[in-house]
Amino acid sequence: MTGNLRIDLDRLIGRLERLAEIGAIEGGGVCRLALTDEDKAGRDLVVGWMRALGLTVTIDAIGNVIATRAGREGGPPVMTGSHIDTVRTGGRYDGNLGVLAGLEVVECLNDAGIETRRPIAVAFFTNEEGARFTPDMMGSLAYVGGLSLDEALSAVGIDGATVGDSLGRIGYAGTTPVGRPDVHAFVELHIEQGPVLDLEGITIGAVDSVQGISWTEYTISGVSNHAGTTPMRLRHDAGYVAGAIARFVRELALDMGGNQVATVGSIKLKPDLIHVVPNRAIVTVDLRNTDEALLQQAERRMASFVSATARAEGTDVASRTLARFEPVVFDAAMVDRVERIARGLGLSVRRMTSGAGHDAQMIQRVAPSAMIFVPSVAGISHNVREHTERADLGAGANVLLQTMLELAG
Ligand code: HGY
Ligand code: MN
Ligand code: MN
Repeated sequence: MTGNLRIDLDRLIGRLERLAEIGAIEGGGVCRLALTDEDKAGRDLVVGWMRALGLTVTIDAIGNVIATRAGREGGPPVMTGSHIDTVRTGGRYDGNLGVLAGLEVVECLNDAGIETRRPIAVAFFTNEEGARFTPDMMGSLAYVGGLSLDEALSAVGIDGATVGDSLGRIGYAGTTPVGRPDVHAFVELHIEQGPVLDLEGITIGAVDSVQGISWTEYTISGVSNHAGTTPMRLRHDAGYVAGAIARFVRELALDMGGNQVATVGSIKLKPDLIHVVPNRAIVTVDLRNTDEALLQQAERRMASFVSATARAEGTDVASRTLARFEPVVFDAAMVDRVERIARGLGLSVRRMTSGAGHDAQMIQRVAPSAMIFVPSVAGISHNVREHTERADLGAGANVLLQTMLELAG
């Protein structure tokens, strides 16, 4: 009987559209940076929906929200969820789809009067994006005990605020301790954010792994000077070193080939004036690879290039690791389950790795986890043009529904 249960796609899309109104930006995207007023408004809306669905809502000390539906038996819940914080130029599906599809699963079970054996939980984790505060996946990392509460609360954002102050300011500093995960199994529905499924015309990704992530911030200190009067040989130009780093990461990724990717996403120059040689540059580098040894090789080559270039320019450099996660492999039986259920629903499916980081990679540390991907049109994400077709949203949510039903018994 439950095998024929299907989600209500209009209801799911209605919630996605309603949530996307919060922090809406030009072009149909969303900006809800973690722990801002927009994030609070999004949290309040989703918590309201959780309570209206009869879920018991707990908020932990880092602001993770976990809403639980009782089962016939107690014990750890079958959990789904993701995040509702976004990057500054976010789309409406990244993270939000996983949380709202979880609520749709609950509403389906409520409508059908189904009581599962195990409890079911729907979660959203604090600061998955890492756009304002680093590291990314901060909330789920703290949830599984991979980051102490103190470390998380003391993280300083790109705007100078701390996580602790911001969490208190928006009223989401909960009482439930972090580091005591309570999960039977975890499944996260998420858009692929890359081009693979869309290019291959495949509806479902059964995600078996997540690539490694390395985020580094370099602070280069030189000498500010007059752009017109200073001979080139006397310059100590932090801006030049920053530009050299941006070029090097592209050359490094192309030279390494394979799955290596490298990005300079932010360069801040001081004093940031047309006619002053910059004396300060803050540069971020995002390196990723599916292979840990190759990722370490990329890090070593990056570090030696930066120190040699800074030295040659007579500048100083300091580096800070903002995030560092090794590649993660999801539980094989869970991945099999996602693949089997997708096929059982008559959907095309393929196994694949995730290029982006996700909360599921943290929960895999404590419970068997897996992810369900749906296509991103043209592979666009972290961009207001992020889009997933209606039928694919429904397909992913139905795979989630059936996977949760099977796990919850
Ligand atoms: O960085 C990531 O992959 C994710 O969007 N936080
Ligand atoms: Mn995401
Ligand atoms: Mn993202």
